[in-house]
Amino acid sequence: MANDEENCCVSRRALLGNSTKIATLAGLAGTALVGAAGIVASPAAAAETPRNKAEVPPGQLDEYYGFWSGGQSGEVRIVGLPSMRELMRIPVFNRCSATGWGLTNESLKILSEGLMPETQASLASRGRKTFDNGDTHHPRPSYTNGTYDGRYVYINDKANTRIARIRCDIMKVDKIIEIPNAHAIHGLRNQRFPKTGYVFCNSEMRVPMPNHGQEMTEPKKYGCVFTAVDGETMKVAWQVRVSGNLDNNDADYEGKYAAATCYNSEEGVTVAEMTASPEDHCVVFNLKAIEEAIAAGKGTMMNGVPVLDGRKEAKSQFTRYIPIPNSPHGCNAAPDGKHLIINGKLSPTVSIIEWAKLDELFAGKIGERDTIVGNPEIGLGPLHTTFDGRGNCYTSVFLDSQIVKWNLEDAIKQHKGEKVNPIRQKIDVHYQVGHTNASMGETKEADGKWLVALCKFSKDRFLNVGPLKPENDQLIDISGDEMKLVHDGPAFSEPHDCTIVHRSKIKPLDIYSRNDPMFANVREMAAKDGVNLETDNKVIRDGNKVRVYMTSVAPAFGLTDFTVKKGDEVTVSVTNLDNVSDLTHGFTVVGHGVAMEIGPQASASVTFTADRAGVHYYYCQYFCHALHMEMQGRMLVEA
Ligand code: CUK
Ligand code: CUA
Repeated sequence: MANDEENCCVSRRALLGNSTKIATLAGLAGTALVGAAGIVASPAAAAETPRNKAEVPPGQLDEYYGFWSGGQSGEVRIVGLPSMRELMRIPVFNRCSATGWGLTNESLKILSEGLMPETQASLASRGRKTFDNGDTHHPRPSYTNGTYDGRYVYINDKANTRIARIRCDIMKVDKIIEIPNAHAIHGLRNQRFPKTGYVFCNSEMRVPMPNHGQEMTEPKKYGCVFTAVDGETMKVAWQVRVSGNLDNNDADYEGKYAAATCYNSEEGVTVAEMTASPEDHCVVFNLKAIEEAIAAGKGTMMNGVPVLDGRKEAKSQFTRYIPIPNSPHGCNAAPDGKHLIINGKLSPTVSIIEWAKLDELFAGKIGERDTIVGNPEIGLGPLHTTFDGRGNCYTSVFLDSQIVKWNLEDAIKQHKGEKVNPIRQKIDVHYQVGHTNASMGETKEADGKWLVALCKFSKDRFLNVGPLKPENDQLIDISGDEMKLVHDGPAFSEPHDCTIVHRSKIKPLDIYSRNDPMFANVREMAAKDGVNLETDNKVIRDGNKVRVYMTSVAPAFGLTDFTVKKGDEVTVSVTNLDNVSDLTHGFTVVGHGVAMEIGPQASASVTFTADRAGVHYYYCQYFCHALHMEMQGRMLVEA
């Protein structure tokens, strides 16, 4: 695993090691000669012996990919486990200086084309194509047959009511859509069986439907929808209107049901109103009944989406409302495939729902409360629960600042009246934990090795960095009978949730395919201009539009300069011809706010107005070669 040398590509170690020498001997044509000079394979670094189970010394790799939400940073991060090192950041809803996300033509297309027409118009009136903020909460990898299949990770944006899809082969976003008729997407969860399938999205806030200025002062008339997006096409398949609001959600292991928590069944708009009732609910969705109604054309079209009425008073076959004590939060399907855990938040308990009982509930044979088979008291402020695959549950309790380990079967026995204590252990965390997640814990392959506690407050745990403090992500070893805290570290705003995926499930590429759809727009543009991206370095003028095509091979761009006129709209496309792992180039134009990443074998493009006469250098901002500093050229802008 440690040796990533491939026959097809030169490793960066070999390249950097040889190129200085070769460049000195042969001038600047360094890389062209590396192949001819022979590739020196890097010796595998000698593996050190780890000092503890969580240490991953040089020469070894982490066992798990952790997909971390970046919260209000709008991004997703990849964290290695058990080292807890941040391995990469994936820009999603944010504007990224390093990669040009939110600036390049490729990313702007993804960020803008899935927005609703009224949103596009609103942005255009402000001279914008997209938002550049987001609020990510729930990174959800795609499933096949109840376990991760390594295709995609989906993520919500609460701030601007969007969801995004990350391709796991290149770890970049390829689709973003805005969810119509909803307001702030919070809970997000994928269909597990037979596959993803649906991505279920919860609208958290209730708003007038449609929301165009009518009935604004009558909150009781506001609406809330549960949305199923087709995870393949990234189109909304259907929506169900519900009573109350929607917080978190989950799906079963059979493809029959989805469920969501509701903390505002009161349908209020102030804290006092929202917490007035001693009970809220978990709403369960009957997928078969919904699909049949949609197929029969029973949905009402709203903004191009068929919407079914699943409100309480509609008494439909689409939903049932299971009463849960005041303001539940987390919604977590156990890997046994049989149980769903609803976390109390304002109640010290969790409620255990048995999926199989939903068949009887929808058949009218039992009542809502009869679906609850356990109600153990966990601690103050239970928020989220995860699982070890050995029958134990781990619930984060916010107010007590603890992870509580408890046994599912014992909790069910206790509910039946047996004298058993389901609580196994409580461990302190530092402080006020939100989400908690165990390795593979959201799959039928939950392996019970590691658990992460995402603490909302670090308080005095780290050096004081000013009034804004980091969060604190703690790693707990759950492989034995006792939980053991082994590591913690700061995290920037604000990882709500993470998902921990065994590395065997994910197979990222080292080098782009030249056919990658990510830069199909550049290929189309070049085809129209009769340009061969792999060989041509050309400037094409089309009125006051100028298209500049250049290649890049370390350490040089294919064009040492190009000339445009002041006021031209300039599109620069760069194609990175290096076929070498880790050999990314960049393209930055000084004084123009232009910078982008070009991965090995990728093309990327950016459009800007050259409105400043003079000499403006462009340079490569990714360190790529011993002569990386010299990788530059001049844009001459004529007055
Ligand atoms: S939520 Cu933040 S602690 Cu958005 Cu999943 Cu529970
Ligand atoms: Cu190319 Cu630095």
